[in-house]
Amino acid sequence: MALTTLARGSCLTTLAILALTACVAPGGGAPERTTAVIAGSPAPSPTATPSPTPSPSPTPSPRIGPAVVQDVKALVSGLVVPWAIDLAPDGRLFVTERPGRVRIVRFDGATATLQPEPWATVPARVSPNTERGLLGLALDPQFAKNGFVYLYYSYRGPGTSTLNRLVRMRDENGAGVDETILLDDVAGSEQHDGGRVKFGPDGKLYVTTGDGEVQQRAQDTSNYNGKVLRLNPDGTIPSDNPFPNSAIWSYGHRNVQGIAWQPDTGALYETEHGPSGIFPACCNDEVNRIVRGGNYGWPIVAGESNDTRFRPPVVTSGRVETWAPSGATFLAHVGPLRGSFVFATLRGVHLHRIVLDAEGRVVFEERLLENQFGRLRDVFELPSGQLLVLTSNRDERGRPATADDRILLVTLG
Ligand SMILES: [Ca+2]
Repeated sequence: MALTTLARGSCLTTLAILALTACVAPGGGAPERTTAVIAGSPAPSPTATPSPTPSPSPTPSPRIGPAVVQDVKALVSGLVVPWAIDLAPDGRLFVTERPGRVRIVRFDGATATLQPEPWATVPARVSPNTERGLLGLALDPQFAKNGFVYLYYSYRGPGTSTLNRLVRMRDENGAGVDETILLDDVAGSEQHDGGRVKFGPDGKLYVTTGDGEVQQRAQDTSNYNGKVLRLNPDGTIPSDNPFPNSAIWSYGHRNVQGIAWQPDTGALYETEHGPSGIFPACCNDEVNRIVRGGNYGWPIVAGESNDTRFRPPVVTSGRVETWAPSGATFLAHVGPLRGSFVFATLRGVHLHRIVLDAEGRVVFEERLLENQFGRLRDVFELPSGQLLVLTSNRDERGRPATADDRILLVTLG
């Protein structure tokens, strides 16, 4: 797998791992799993104890038990509904704010400074107590060369309609220029606008959508609502997608706001908002393992079902409780938590961690940071293994603290 095709977070982490591996390679040893490596820090000493058998990649060793929250600090305060975050190779953090701003945080690994002027603004359609606006953001794996940044946002369409689009901008002298539309006219609404954008390990650009409050669209493969989409970085359709001339990668989704790839297998997982009806038609937020061309059931089934036409979820919130899951990541940093799937929850006001076995079954589940920082929108793993967690308390559904919204720097052990 080419390094240049990896998602940003995985890429940096992998580079760090490779740096360590290269460092100990003369001795033929595998990297010590307990060694923390921060990109840009001096190379670790080559005195790591060699193991008898060279290992081409770290063995996944997720702890089947609780993670320890060692430290949480507010890295940035005063944001307005930050939705997505990514790290540039030069240390800049790019953060979307739902009202339509892309903000820059200069981050040296310990302290952070929020730049007052936005990197870019887009004409996002926002209104109180809705979910639309500027949502996803991803940096190109070749950002250092091409400066490309991908954004997904809702805007005002004809009449009273809302539409969503994917655009690409380019970093020039520290600002975004040359907005280019890559995908347009995805039906939107006040709710269920999906919006996560990430590069996969295959170098393709993945975009998640919601049903736009018209449930039947999710089963209809002639539109892009209620789908996981897969595009070439230039917006064209990959020739190996499951439906000819279609960006659809999977369908039957209600509202997908989180995607991530398992660092060892490359398997794609997503988080999905379930319905908010009355028992038993309630809740059922889902985590799904996404396969090419898979149908995940919405709106015919939600949560667990015996209907073999649809792919079953990996885990759900059940019929009583709502997580409202959003941004997700797999922990890829070498250590006992590697391979854990972690996602931010809004209504659930916690960070959810699950551990999967080799067959993809959940063998451990826990809540971190519960009721401490309010609604959580996204989680991003830094090369150090620390997490950046975005709060979403100024979205008219939370109770913001004075410092909200915040970017938290979370250290797990
Ligand atoms: Ca489902």
